[in-house]
Amino acid sequence: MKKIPVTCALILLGLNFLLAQQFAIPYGKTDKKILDDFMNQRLGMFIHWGPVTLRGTEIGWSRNQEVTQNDYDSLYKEFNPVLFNADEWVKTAKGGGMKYLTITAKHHDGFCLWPTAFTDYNIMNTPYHKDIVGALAKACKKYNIKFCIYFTVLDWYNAYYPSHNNGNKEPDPKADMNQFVRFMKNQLKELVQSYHPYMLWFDGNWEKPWTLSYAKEVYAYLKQLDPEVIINNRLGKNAHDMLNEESVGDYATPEQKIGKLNMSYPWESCITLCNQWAWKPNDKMKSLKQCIYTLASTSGGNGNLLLNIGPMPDGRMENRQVKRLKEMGDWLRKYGASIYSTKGGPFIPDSLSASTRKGNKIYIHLFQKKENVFYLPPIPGVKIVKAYFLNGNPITYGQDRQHIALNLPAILPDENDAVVVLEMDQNVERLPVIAKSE
Ligand code: H79
Repeated sequence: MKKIPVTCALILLGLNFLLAQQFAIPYGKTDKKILDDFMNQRLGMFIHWGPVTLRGTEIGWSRNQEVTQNDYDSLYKEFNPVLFNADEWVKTAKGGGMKYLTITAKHHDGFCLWPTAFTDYNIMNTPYHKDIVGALAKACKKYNIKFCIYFTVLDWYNAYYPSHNNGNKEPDPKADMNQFVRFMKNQLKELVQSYHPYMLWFDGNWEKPWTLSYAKEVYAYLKQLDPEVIINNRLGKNAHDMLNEESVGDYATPEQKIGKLNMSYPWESCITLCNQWAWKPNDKMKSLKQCIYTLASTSGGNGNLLLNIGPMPDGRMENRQVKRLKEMGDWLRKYGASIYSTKGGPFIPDSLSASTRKGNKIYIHLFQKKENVFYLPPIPGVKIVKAYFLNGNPITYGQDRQHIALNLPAILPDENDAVVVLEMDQNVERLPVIAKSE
């Protein structure tokens, strides 16, 4: 038999390794360790902001709808958020238990919150005249919060983009997607090289002019600029909640809903604290219970929560919203062990409870008490050795082949989410998921 030269064998081995790596994560190229670290953070702050807040209507979508296109596109001339204080926003995020922050550097309306060299439609041409994205990047670094950037792939303002407002059916004959993608890549290079975002949150991938081929081109371009940058799945043409071989991106992004339990790929639900993404006066705000339920249920499904705040046109976040986040932070300071760095499951979450797990502990999040005994299905081959409320009293329990039974006190120790710790006789992080309705 002929001998293969050693160098040849090494090259083949290397190729095999590369191929194996690619197939291990077909949809993205970001290191698993980086994504695991991202998923350990569990809670981030989304911020939707721009000149449109002067009208109090929805960012992007109200252009050429509630606000005429002309009016919308002139708002930047009045945008002067003199009370904006990046440190305050980041401290609010931190106090709310948030570990990362994502700012809309550019939404569908095309306005840029940083001093881009590639369009005049940016913050330097407002009376405010200061770099918002830069100030937030700096403050995040100061307070040890991961800094992330939202950037949509569509741009109703840019002449190269084929559609100039929501509802434009006929592509503009003067449009040129290749030129547009060049412009987009230039802007992304600016953002990546100036602010070193931890993650890029794309949007707008459903638009017709945006193709899978552009998606792959931009993904590869970004990875070459920074191999570590995390990228959501809204470059590819697949559904937001999905991550599969056809996706381009690292994690799935269910919007305005809690994602389903999924142990096989990373995901993050983006959900607004009020109804609108951008600030609206007297917008309806979620209760503390709803917020905690949403967080515990996403964690229980093995996902992250990116909770959105819309700051006001003067640069402040609303007091009532800041207060709500502080309340969430207070809850997390008590119960954070049951959220951060946990895995979802093993029980499938529902309206009454969710479960998370770490090492040999299962955390049962009880959102309400229906009966005196709370039943769970048994976990084959695994036994409870101790049960107690997190930072609280022990609880009595029973376990047999049919079920686990937890005897609840007259009043649960936390009206929003009382967390029961079940210490098990072995590590439970890799147990298969168990449906509760048995
Ligand atoms: O940035 C936020 C949204 O503006 C953006 N994604 C999140 C993160 C988004 N773009 N498109 N969509 C969400 C889905 C489109 C929803 C719409 Fe509507 C239904 C657009 C018009 C009708 C929601 C309701 C927005 C305006 C009215």
